[in-house]
Amino acid sequence: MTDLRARALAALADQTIELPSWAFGNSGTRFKVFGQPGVARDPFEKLEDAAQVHRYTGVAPRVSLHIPWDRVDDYAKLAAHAADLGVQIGAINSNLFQDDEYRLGSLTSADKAVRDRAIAHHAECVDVMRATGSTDLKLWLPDGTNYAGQDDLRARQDRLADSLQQVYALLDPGHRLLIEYKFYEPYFYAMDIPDWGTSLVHCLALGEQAQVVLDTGHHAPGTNIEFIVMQLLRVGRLGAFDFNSRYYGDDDLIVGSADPFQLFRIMNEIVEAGALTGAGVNFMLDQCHNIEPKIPGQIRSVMNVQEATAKALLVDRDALHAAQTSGDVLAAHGALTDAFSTDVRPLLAELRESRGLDADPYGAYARSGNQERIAGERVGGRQAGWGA
Ligand code: LRH
Ligand code: MN
Repeated sequence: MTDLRARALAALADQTIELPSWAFGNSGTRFKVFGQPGVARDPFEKLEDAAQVHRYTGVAPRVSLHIPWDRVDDYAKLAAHAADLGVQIGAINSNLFQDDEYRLGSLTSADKAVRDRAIAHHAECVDVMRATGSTDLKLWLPDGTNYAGQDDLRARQDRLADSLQQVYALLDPGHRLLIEYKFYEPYFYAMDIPDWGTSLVHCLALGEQAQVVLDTGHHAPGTNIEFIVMQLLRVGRLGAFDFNSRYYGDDDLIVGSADPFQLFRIMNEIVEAGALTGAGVNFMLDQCHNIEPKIPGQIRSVMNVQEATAKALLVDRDALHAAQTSGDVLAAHGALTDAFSTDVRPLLAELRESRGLDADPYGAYARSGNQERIAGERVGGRQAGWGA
């Protein structure tokens, strides 16, 4: 076995990918939210589904929660349920996009009472972190405007900075505030945190515990996302990814399904910077399985991230660096495309078998009968979704 292959296997063994609880509930578009047989009906069942993904892939030991979608009376009981299932509670996501009061803004609102309400929501999220052992507070700011002149763009930034200071002050020493940007939707003229630069500006103003979240579906078409990854790593402010893929908008499709070469280029920057583990980057999925079964969809997603990572780990970096230094354009590009063209499925099968897992998690889950079992058992009640 080549040294590169051995080092890749070792790095892949340490990789972890965090799953979004909301991927196990129903989701859709403004046109339709489809139900499916056996969909989870509460956060406890969402954890059971996530544990299935970890059971077959071995690399998905954490589940992000979304508040209030995952609000329960007893979070310690929920965390204990997770532990019984062999998983942990990961990032806690706040929700500022479903309240009437936030129509003209939440943390940016001109109305102090509305800003205070949004800040108080984060105090609840921090309490959930304390009760579940979570250390990441994830804040996607949905605020924005639809028409030029609708509001003072700078005044909104000043109000936002003040509100974020108050949210930041809620954190315990070991906590992080992860600030997610998005270039459009639900507002269409200006989002108040539209890009990585704006998120970074606010993170730098707040302090070391504030980091940027890069959602791969939140950029204008044609954006070189791996450049942003490189720069955020360079300044030590890449806190997390929300992995998914898209063809046009924020489609939240299975990561790597639309553009596997882009995912590879992103993981190549991660590996080049030595940031796969130990650099504080939380690799999370943020997806919606609108028409496909949820658990298999998450298993396929985790496998896609593993494949992109394995290919990035197989880049001959000595040859790459030598070609880059000597200006051998095609040799340098070739070092990446050779790795990308490598079939890494045998390597990943070897990794899984070395850990007592089936070489093919997707097939193993399909043969497990779990999908049929939950479809039979989960009758009655209300399937989970974006309506809590
Ligand atoms: C916003 C977003 C954010 C989550 C939501 C489910 O588009 O990416 O990360 O809160 O999806
Ligand atoms: Mn996201």
